[in-house]
Amino acid sequence: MLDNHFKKEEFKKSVKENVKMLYRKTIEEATQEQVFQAVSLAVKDVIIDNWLLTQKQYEKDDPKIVYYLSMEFLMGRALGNNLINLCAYDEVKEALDELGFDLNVIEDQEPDPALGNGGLGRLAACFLDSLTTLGYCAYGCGIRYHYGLFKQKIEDGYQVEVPDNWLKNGYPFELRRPEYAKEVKFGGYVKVEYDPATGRNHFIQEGYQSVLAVPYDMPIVGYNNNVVNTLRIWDAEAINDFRLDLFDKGEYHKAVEQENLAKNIVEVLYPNDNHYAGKELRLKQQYFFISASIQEAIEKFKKTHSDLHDLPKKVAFQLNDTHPTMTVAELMRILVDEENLEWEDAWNITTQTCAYTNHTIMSEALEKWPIELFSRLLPRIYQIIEEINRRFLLEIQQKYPGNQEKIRKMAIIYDGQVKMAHLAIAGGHSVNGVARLHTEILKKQELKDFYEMYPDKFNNKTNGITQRRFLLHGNPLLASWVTEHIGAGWITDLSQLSKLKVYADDKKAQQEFMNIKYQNKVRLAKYILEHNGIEVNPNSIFDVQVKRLHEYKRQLMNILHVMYLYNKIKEHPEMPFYPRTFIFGAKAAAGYRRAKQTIKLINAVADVINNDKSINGKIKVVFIENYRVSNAEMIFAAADVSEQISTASKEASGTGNMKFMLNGAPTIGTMDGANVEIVEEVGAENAFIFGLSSDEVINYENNGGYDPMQYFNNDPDIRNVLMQLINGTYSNGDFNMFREIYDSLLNTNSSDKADTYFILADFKSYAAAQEKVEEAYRDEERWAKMALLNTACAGKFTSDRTIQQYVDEIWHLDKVVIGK
Ligand code: 26W
Repeated sequence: MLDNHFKKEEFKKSVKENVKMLYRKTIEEATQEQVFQAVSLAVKDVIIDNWLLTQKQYEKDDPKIVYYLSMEFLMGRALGNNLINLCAYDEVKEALDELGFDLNVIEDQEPDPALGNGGLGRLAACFLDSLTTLGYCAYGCGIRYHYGLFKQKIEDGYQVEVPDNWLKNGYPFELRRPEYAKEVKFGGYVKVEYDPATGRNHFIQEGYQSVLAVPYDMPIVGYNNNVVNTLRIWDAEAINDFRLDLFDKGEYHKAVEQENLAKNIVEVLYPNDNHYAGKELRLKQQYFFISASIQEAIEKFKKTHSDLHDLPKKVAFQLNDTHPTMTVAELMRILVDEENLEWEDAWNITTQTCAYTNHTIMSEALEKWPIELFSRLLPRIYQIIEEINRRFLLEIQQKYPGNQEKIRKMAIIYDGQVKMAHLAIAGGHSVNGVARLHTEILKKQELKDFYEMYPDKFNNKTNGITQRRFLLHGNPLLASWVTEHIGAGWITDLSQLSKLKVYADDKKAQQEFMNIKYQNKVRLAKYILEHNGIEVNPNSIFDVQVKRLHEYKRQLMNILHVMYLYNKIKEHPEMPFYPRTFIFGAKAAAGYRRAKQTIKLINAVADVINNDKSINGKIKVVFIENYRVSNAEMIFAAADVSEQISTASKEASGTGNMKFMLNGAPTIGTMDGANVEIVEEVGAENAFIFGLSSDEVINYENNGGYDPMQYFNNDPDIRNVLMQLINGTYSNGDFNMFREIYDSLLNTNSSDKADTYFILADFKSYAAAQEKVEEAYRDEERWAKMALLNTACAGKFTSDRTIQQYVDEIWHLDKVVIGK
């Protein structure tokens, strides 16, 4: 193994040099931001050596490569994580101390690269960490959005979106690679030319506009193994800034258009999570990064291989949801149009190379592009999809002769739309869900027909998270405690956490464990005071729900339950009540009305309850502004209770649930997504499960829904809470502020279904589970044991395990060792 440990004195010297070189200042004169840049540069220097070594090793070994294709990579800050994975965190902290700087403050200077929305984007980031730590050759391929996910400000209780200009000061961990630029073509028409020599038609795109895709590489540092992989994100530039030839021909307009296309395409990440909007620019983004990535992958393959039939032996393309499904058609285009392969050959290569991961069953998330838009923007790609569809329908007809129903349900092009999920399934060899229950629902419900036709393609890969970021970096106190008890093996083999089980009944261990939790709560309380101006009691139960705001995730049920508890305390001031702090963090998609109203409701309830002296601070409600990867790490570490309360069947997996568990917070939740497997690992007695099962929910849905009115009529507690939405209790007398939320639950004046997410149906069993939480928490020993066991049983949920399963069952990659 190479020695990449930092020599403290050398490192200090290099930081000082960098400050001088970059800013012509001495270190004493430098700002924290300038020191951040200087430190990052010094760290990048070390990383680049390993990056080059890794490249050399790959050239020597020629391992199979996986390209993880994703519209989103929610990386979070790099500096701290890189230091952790270089095993240099403590040394650098010390070095900076001696220079008079605090590493934590320096880390806080880094913008939080938010090139993703939520679960899907963060999963991609965890996967890159695991792929690299396990020593596999992998590229992340994505888009270099100039603006990441918006920053959230709360004004008067409402969410306000502020642009995230993360590149403003320059990002030290990226490297522009103009030598790998690719041309990507849009629009125009397809000319067909017959070549008598080969007897084949040639398809030539003409009259198009094009942009130059220029890659920026970010290093992905493996843990303590000298491996450095690459996240390659594509920026767009005008092909030759201004097309003078067009200008001369009087086509001024066209020249400007080409310039604008480049400007617009990578401007901003779409802030929708789980909701398809059908925007033309989004389709452009998809083809833009896929065309560039696939061109690059094929070019690289051809440098060392002569026969494209070997592609599946050397290359795997993993499609992160349907957003990169264009891969199937673009690969066909390159193989057939540019490499002159026969269609059947090209199709075999494509299907053996591509694989698709499904991340949601929410029907509003399905990507279905209008033919008109698709064929206008991507005329050749559309022709190829037509041909794929034609052959696919023949296959269906062969299997189910005369069955028009199958064609209607399974066709790739139907009803004037291109259905991306159908293309992804037909065009690959693997379809996977992200938790056992989710995969079963795909097989039995959403993708039933496809499962029936291709049972062997379907498989499960339960999600995971990286313990390097979410324990070692995010919770240093607990990480050290774990290492003291079971050694450091867990950092790369999380199953070793099970060795902690022997401490579950050990009084001293319990006390230490809860003491660490307390210190982390103090750290979060300080953050909340600084950012929200709210004082919270670290001795209260920290009950946390942090995730994107979506109706199916039911933040609304959580806050309605808070309103219910508050009513109870007001009615019975003497009743025993253990103080609780309800903590929320969530961004709502900018155009999602009901989600934004829910944020307002949470803040309105917080306002009333936090200022009611009569309840002696028994309840506090906090909405943490701008929830993102960097503050998430601190929040997970401080949580006592993990809220995972989605309507059963709707949350494909969840990954926040795993981060809480790892940090010793028991789950209150439904039997949904990966919660099922969490309970299986930790035992039902160490979680608080409630609510309808996924089968029950699906049953109701298949039979026309249910009637929330019966709960309203029969349950005075529920009725009370709902009435408070429309009687001004939380809106200074404004009866209309929360009327839409009220209507969504009871449907008093519309023909829409009411309470689509079964909030009233689950409300009382949720309240009962919450009572059990309080009861358990009062018993200090019992709680400490539960919390400790949650950490001890979290081994399964590392993304290292998930990635190894992808490698064994889908990608079949070769392991690489540096310096062998
Ligand atoms: C086209 C708009 C759009 C944008 C994003 C549709 C769908 C998405 C994502 C697939 C939504 C998403 O992030 N899904 C989440 O994926 C996580 C990782 O697998 C799961 O843990 C979450 O349960 C799932 O909601």
